[in-house]
Amino acid sequence: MDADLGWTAGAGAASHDVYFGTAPPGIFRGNQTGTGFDPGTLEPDTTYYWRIDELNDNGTTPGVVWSFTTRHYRGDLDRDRDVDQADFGLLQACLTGVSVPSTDPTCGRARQDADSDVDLEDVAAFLQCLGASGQTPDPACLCVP
Ligand SMILES: [Ca+2]
Ligand SMILES: [Ca+2]
Repeated sequence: MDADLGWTAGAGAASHDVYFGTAPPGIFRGNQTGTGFDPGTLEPDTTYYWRIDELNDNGTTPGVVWSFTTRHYRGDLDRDRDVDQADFGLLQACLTGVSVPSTDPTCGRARQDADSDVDLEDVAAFLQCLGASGQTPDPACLCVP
């Protein structure tokens, strides 16, 4: 996954300290005059934090911490970045049947399609992404968090 960060410079800012990482506020990545930052390749299913501090002759004005979460693999119920038999077991434990809404908060990722039940349609969608343990799923299995 690739993404670039951008921001609008604060009034009077001469340069920017960039913080970016997987824990707030992020790791210091350097001082720059530009208002864009390329963090490189991002991991799936990961929350990233970033903060921009504005610098000028009067000192440093810390920014607020922003965050975003990258897409996860549809069917990765245990959040270990594969879709394997362990995930299938969790999916089966979440089955509700046709048109029966899934209300278990731990079953959010078992709902593979747009409706709220966990039925054989969800199993069919899951099986499209099922692979071996530790195997990176097909990028087509990435979905919006
Ligand atoms: Ca998994
Ligand atoms: Ca469903």
